[in-house]
Amino acid sequence: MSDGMALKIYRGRGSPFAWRVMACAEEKGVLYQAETLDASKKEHKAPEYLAINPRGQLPSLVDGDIVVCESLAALLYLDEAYPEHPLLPSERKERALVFQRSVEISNLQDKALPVLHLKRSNGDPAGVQKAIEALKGELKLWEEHTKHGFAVGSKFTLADTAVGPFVLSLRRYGASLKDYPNLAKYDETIRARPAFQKTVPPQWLESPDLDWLSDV
Ligand SMILES: N[C@@H](CCC(=O)N[C@@H](CS)C(=O)NCC(=O)O)C(=O)O
Repeated sequence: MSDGMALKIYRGRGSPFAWRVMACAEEKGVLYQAETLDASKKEHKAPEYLAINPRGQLPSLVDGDIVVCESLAALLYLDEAYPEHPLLPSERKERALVFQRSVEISNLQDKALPVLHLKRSNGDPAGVQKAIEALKGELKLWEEHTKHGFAVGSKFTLADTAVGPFVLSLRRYGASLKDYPNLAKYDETIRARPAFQKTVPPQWLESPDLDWLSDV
């Protein structure tokens, strides 16, 4: 954990949660220093890091003497502390939806994780199928949410920094998205943004994509 630039973002090597925060800083043009911790070496459970984030989770944002744990809190902090290039819309109704979508995306992970766990452990086929159906139901909701191009409407907002990494994770885990054209287009739009390209989790670049979500 080196010194240097005031703003530091601690990330894991494969973490979509940390990707949110780094992509947000990049989108806003905020300079930061990335500190990459290797979870396989338990670097996120080392005393120096636990002093920053007592849960030993990644990411954490450290801005001088301000520490922000929790990725969504870090996104809101960045947009408020660095008001140039705001990512929250000024209109209240739209802002409300940005807050909603940013939180709502946790449902996608909640529905995807059981499929991944069951596939990884060769779970019973009926259980796998039930988990896949639940994930498909969730994807249908996001297919509707992204119909105007972004997570909220037709412009990039803070919600896309929260949602994007989790939608991009679907293809990483083998989902074709062929039955979800809006979501597939959304994936391509977000994937093409320099802020996201520049901050892809290093593990994704080093290892091949997986096929656990190939049935969705
Ligand atoms: N709610 C947290 C979740 C962060 C999280 O689960 N990070 C994972 C890495 S993807 C982690 O640090 N896991 C290690 C652990 O929980 O011990 C956030 O949004 O920042």
